[in-house]
Amino acid sequence: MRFGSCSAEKAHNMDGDTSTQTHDYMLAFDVFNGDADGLIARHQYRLTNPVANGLAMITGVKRDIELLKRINASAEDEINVFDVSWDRNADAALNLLKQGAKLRYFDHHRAGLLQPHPLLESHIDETPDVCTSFIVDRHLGGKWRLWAIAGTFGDNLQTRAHALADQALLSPVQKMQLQELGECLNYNAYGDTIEDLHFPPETLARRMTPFANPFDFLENEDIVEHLAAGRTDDMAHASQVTAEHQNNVFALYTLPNTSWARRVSGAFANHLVHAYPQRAHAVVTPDRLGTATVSIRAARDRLNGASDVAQRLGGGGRAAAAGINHMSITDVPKLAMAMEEVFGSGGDHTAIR
Ligand SMILES: [Mn+2]
Repeated sequence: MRFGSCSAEKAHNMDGDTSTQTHDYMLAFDVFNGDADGLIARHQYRLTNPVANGLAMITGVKRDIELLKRINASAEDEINVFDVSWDRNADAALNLLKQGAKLRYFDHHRAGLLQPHPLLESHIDETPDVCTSFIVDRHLGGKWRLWAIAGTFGDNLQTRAHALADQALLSPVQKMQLQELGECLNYNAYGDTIEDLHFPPETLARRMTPFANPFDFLENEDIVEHLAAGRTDDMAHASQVTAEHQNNVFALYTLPNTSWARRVSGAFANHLVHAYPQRAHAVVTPDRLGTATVSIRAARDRLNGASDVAQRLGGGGRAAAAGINHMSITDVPKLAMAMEEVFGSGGDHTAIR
């Protein structure tokens, strides 16, 4: 994939200094997760290191993680990566380095396969309360801190986000605005494909570009209002859906085959966990391939078993929250049985439909 000539563009060397020498053959790529953390990490980097034109963006829905394999680079190309796991991209990354491209990598996901390379500049920190927006903030000396706070809220690192906001002496209202910004950008990334999203992440990245201050973005762009309304709407749709199986132990919901369902299924599952803390939940959401994505949540009061259920049907995850991709719709009864067996046999089971 080539994106045209970038001869007029500034080249950046690997220690962050800029030079204006031109490379006829050089292309710049920004590769980033389409969620709040990916968008805001990249945005901060580009506020300090702007490019006039010729930048290619490689991004997608939140679950599109293997982004580096979409690039075909040549020597001297510059590739910046934000908020996607090294391990999930290691083969493609090594290929690009072999082709002579320079890789600058900011991330907080698993990087067990990471090896030093002369063309690789890595800023990877797997500490649990660190996200990529925070890593870039640290790298840039806190220059765009207000954006970093929104990104940290967006990645749901509440404690860190509140600490940064207090340190920046934000009022409670300002804090709430940045939290809303982060959470709305994050909500936008959920879906099966770009068609499910309110805004393609690349559009958001471009519309954020002029704004060094997120409060100016909020004042001049209606993106967050639009997303907040969309989220409320999606959740209202989901709350109309009745459980397909329900007893004291678990409830299983099958959402309709719609974009709103694919956007809101994870948030809906989390809502159920808090609304009914004593029971486990499964939310089945049809995908665009005719199969289904399943979100499994253990009862909040017990917090185990979710990954056991997922594994029985080819999925995986953590004890409290797990999932299955591409489950056959005809496996819903098997899923209900696994929920029953793993989460306990107590209670009278009623199949509502
Ligand atoms: Mn992240």
